[in-house]
Amino acid sequence: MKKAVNIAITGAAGNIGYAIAFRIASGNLFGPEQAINLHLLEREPSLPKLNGVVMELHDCAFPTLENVIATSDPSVGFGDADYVFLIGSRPRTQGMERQDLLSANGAIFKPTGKAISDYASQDVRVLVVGNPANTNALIALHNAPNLNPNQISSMMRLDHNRTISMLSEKVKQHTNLIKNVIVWGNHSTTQFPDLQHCLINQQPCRQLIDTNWYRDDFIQQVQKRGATIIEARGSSSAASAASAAIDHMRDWVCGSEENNWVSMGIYSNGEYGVSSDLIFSYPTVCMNNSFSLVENLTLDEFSQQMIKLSEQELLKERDMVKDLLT
Ligand code: NAX
Repeated sequence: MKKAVNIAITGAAGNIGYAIAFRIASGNLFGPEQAINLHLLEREPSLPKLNGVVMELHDCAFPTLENVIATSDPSVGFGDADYVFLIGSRPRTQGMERQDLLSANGAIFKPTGKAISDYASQDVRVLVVGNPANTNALIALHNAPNLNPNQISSMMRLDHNRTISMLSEKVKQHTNLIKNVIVWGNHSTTQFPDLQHCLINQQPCRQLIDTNWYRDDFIQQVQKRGATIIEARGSSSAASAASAAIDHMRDWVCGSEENNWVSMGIYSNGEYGVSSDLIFSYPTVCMNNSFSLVENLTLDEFSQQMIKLSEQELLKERDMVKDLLT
């Protein structure tokens, strides 16, 4: 067994936290040879519930699980963390405006960024899942002076996986045969699931699907998939979100599939004409604990317009939290 790594999860007693903790503890993230210490973080009032999660984790007797800490203290939870999943966030409640939601979460992600910077391992990798994920990630990054932008990303993998699965259903081909899907932009209804470069069983996807269906139907279905799931389940995606978070972190650390791309919310330096200093979803490939952006793709006018829309939304979000960006 390899020396244990420390994995911090915030919001660990919540829906996604409950789904992800067991999968990580059982070796789903880094395999059966990697020992795991879990650092589970929650708000103080949720600690009794979190203790129940800890008891269940122990009761699984996972061979890969070494230690579990349950805490509301960021210096303990993020202490020497090698990998961090920022899932805990303030949900939108009735009557709450987007500005209120952004401010409430900013109040969480500003101190969180600072605490990670102060206490986590120097080489930490941070994945932001809690919404609004892209802007939360930007706030955390701005408040984490010891981290470079390549150490923080936001989760777009659920949107990426949804795009693949919904396309697979339409074209009646297994998800394994679908490559080079991209979801650009924000994790919101302005996200742009782009099939322009997608291959299905090595054939260009565009030759296999109807453009009107793609533009007028498919894109909206992907954008609204989260709401459709809430309608059906009565609560938001949890197991699929946990699964996507594992996919994202595993690929980032262990490398993504050859000849395929993954969508990640990463720090923009102005690539593809997107404003810099945003956390924006781009196509990436991952290798050796790092990612690189897929460059020089040709984008048609439709794609450029869709990307602009999502960029505009992220610029507005950034403007609403400008006081939290140091
Ligand atoms: P839950 O409300 O079930 O759980 C959130 C948990 O976070 C709660 O237990 C709460 O006590 C805790 N928490 C809040 N503030 C905290 C803090 N400062 N430190 C530690 N814990 C804290 O929500 P859940 O369904 O688990 O969703 C979590 C977040 O993921 C939400 O913001 C949700 O919108 C977001 N999602 C993001 C997705 C993405 O693709 N980026 C998809 C799924 C999900 O909607």
